[in-house]
Amino acid sequence: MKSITIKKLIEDIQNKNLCLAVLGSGYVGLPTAALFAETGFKVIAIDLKHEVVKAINNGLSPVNEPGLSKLVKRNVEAGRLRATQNTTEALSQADSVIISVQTPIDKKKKPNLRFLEKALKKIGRNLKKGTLVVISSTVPPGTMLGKVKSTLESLSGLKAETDFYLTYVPERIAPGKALKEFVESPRLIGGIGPNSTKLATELFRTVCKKVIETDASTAEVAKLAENTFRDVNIAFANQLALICEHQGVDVKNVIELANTHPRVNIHTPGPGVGGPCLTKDPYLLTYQSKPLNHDLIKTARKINDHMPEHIIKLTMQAIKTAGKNIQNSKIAVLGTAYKANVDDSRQSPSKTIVHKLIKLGSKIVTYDPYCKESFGAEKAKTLQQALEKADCTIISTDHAEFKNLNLKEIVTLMNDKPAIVDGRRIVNPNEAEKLGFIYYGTGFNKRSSEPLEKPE
Ligand code: SAJ
Repeated sequence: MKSITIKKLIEDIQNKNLCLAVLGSGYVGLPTAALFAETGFKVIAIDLKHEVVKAINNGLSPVNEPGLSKLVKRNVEAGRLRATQNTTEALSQADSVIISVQTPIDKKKKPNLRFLEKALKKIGRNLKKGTLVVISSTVPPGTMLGKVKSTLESLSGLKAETDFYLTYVPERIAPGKALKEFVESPRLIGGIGPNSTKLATELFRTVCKKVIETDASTAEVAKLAENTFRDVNIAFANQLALICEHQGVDVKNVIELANTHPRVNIHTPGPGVGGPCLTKDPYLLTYQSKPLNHDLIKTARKINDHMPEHIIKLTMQAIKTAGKNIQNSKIAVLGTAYKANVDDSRQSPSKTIVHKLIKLGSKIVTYDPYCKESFGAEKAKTLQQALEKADCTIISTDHAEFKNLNLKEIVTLMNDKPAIVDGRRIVNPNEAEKLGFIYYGTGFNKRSSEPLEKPE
């Protein structure tokens, strides 16, 4: 009986004769729903928010992701994709459910799994035999075999791996490249047992070019390891930048030289690490692990969290060098998005920079060609408007539009003794200084005449 069910489910997957419910239609859930619909499945996207559901059903993407609107429109029009707020109704139709809800951390940096728990309760109460439940939300180690399995089993009265199937398939997509990466990045498939792994492998193989089978617990740690690895490496680059400033050398040159070594590949320093993943996943990875006297991962987080403060410090130095006062100085913050070429401002380093400078009494104007957020500061419609009569320009995001700033024009727009604080190191310091700018940048300090500061 068991094997017949699996065989039938595999056939249904291969024939695209399966209804999928995707619970959570945000940055990850909606690309998931749209791509499975595109491949031929009937997909129901579930979201609590009325405006999200309404937008999807009108063929629009509430998430600004290249190519996603077109994909949503095409699949809604073809009748393969629809959205609902009614989870119970959607689950009654679904043969497989993919959970893609957020798993943030709370103020104490502990995982807040309430969205996941709510989803699990709904699914548990409505679970049918033979359903494949996939968790795509990032979770702390042990969640699949613990909370997820026990909630679903106790509420449904069914047994995982025999009556229903349960697999962890962590997402690996970065905003801005979500559709491409969903298809092209190898996908980890970690079932709680071989049946669950096999079924999810068959399902994800229909969209993803490469799938890699493992078990649920290994996949949980591997997912967190990826983002933590990146966070720790960025922290190294950021600490190196601070060392270079102290030593009066340029971190850009240092990295370029060090990276000529065949086994060295240093990341890029900047104004800090933002986004919903790298700022949280290291805490999920270390949650409930044995406390250590020397914790590399938590120290890396602290270094990255410190970088916006460092940008403020450079700004204060730049304003002082210009003989001005931070209070009442007009400062243009270029970029509120957390990274280049996206409209996403979640956990953006710019937020701390803007808030602290407002507290110091500066007049802040933000400009971002992609992102609506201004963190309570005035928002300029154009770059020119932001820079007009500014005393200092902080480059906080490395958007393409900021990579070729016309410094000759900018020097005429800004106030006397204009300063640039280049958080992303995308301006040529020599050119800026030749044109009369006071230039400060992450990891840049060629003022050997200035006294070396105490390490931070
Ligand atoms: N950043 C640096 N220096 C660097 C690289 C990045 O300062 O050398 C900054 C960015 O500006 C940004 C932050 O780090 O503020 C995070 O950006 P990101 O591009 O590293 O990553 P995310 O958060 O957009 O997406 C990450 C990705 N994970 C990895 O690259 C290992 C993505 O593949 C995951 O799917 C995503 O997290 C997720 O959802 O977990």
